[in-house]
Amino acid sequence: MATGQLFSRSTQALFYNFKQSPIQRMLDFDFLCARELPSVAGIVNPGSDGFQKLFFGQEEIAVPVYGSVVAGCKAHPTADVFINFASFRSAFASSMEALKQPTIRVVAIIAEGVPEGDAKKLIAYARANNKVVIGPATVGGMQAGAFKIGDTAGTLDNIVSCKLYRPGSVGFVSKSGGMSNEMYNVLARATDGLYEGIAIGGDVFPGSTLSDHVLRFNNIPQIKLIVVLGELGGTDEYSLVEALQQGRVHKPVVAWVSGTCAKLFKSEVQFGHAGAKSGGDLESAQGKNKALKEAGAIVPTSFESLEAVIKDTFEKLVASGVIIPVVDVTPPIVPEDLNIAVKNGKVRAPTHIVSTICDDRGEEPTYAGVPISNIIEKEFGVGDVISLLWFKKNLPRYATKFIEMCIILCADHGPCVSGAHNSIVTSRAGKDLVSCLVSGLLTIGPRFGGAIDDAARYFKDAYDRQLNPHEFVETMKKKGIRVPGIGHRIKSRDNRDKRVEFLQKYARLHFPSVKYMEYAVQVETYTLTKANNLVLNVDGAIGSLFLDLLVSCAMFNQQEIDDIVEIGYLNGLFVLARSIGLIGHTFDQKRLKQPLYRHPWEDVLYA
Ligand code: Q5B
Repeated sequence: MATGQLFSRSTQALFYNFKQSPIQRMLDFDFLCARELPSVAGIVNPGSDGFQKLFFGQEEIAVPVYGSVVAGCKAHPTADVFINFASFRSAFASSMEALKQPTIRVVAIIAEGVPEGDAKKLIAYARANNKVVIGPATVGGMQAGAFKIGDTAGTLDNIVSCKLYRPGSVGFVSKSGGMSNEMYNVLARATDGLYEGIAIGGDVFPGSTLSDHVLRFNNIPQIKLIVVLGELGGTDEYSLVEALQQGRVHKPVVAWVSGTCAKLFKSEVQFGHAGAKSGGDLESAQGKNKALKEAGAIVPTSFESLEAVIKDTFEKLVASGVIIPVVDVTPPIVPEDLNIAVKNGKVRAPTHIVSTICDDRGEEPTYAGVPISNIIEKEFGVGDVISLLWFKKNLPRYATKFIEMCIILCADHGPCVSGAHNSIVTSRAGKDLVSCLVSGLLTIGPRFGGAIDDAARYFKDAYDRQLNPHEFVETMKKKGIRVPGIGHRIKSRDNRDKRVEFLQKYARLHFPSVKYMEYAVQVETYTLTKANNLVLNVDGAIGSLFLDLLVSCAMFNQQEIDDIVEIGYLNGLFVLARSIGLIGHTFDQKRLKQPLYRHPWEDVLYA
């Protein structure tokens, strides 16, 4: 692999699996480095396509999403890095597919637990085809001021404090991603900072080795000092020893192999990484540190003294003129995410929605403050739930039973009424349930089912103004307004609407007062003198009786009653009730496999 640079300020990657946080971190890093082009060219998310909104500085950008590796590569032929955030189960297949794409040069595999056999196949393919694999089990790597893989280097604060927004003079390679974060801090303190850092991952078979990267660093002119952090277990460090012995590395190498404490344990110990276990002397940290030192690496006596040794080596390189320390720059401030800032109490933001009827933030939702467990335990009915969610009151049982009666009695009135007819026609046109329901509901209005609110408004106004029925009806007639709640297509003086009778009977028995309903009956008596079908209909009965309920239960003040009538709550009862029937008609047509409805010609007057 030992050619030079893996990344540059124009490197772009395809990111496999949509993981918002690491992608956003890459884009934030780009902004910090004043990159012109976002480093994420596209996202490959099997099974989906479109785009994802992400921030590039303060602006939102649409990052394209592709359903396959091939589609992503085809759309972005210059994106040569593939960042694979697949799980260990699918990392092999997706990584191999990426390696096989001619446009992909570097594949970083983040997943831990990729089977060793699979890792070996990936390594063999990559080596044979002159490609670079970083990982598996890695956080990735970065080139300071240029390109960063996923979560490498941690938070923005860490990136800024480690000055990773601009290149320094140090090439760093380690096994551990966590320790590389730590070392970026060390390098920021002890040197002019990182040029490129790679975490090769802690598996027994890493896609690229410590020496692979050291030899590459050796060819990058901007890197003047190489720092290596190995760990106990495995023999990877010995290929570096060999390279040093063969004189293939011309730049100073400061190296430390961690895990010297393993000797303190009596038996073999497995540390965090799959490859990090104390084996024989050869694989011990002590053995590797000794070999590296003998091969010419600068090896401190302990991890604690590593920083001082790096500092000393760096200063000598500066003194000898090999390194001219980079001049610092002030990075731009990356805007903080609003939700994080709010969470940390740094900003306050006005809410955009006010809601007072249902709170779903706790263990269980509450309806107007009543937990749903109470509603179940106390065997509340639908009327009680309506009373809580619509009226924000725990109305007495006689009132909620009345609401339930309205729902039951208005649930359906046969296939010939406007709403059911529309639902039936829609269902027969092959439409889905919601479309059928909505097409039926849309017929509810001043003539059909939706006269309850107007009935309440007009009866209340006439009664409160003490108009006698004659005055009321004739005034309406003069204005050309039909009395809402009066009249029916099939019901009449001789064919009374049972629904109206049931509601009246119930209310006369249970309501403290039924003055508005009795007024409506007087209006009916008058309209019946004009025509047989001008009966008090179901809308008129509900409208007038609900006025009685609101007034006589003494749980609403005058303003609340006026608001309910003015806003128009009561048509909601018909809408809710008739939804039951409309859904039933929709299912009925589908169950009966009824064909497309076409109205007969003979039933149309072609005028
Ligand atoms: N006239 C309901 O009319 C209907 C008059 C009136 C004064 C009136 C009509 C009306 C008010 C709206 C209303 C709810 C359109 C009805 C419902 C649910 C349902 C449905 C179901 C279910 C019926 C003949 C003559 C004319 C009119 C006069 C009629 N209504 N005068 N006040 N309210 N009512 N809607 O039969 O002199 O000859 O010109 O608009 O409350 O929707 O089952 O079907 O559960 O699904 O078509 O129950 O009453 O009468 O239009 O031929 O009028 O009576 O001015 O007088 P019709 P029209 P004139 S419940």
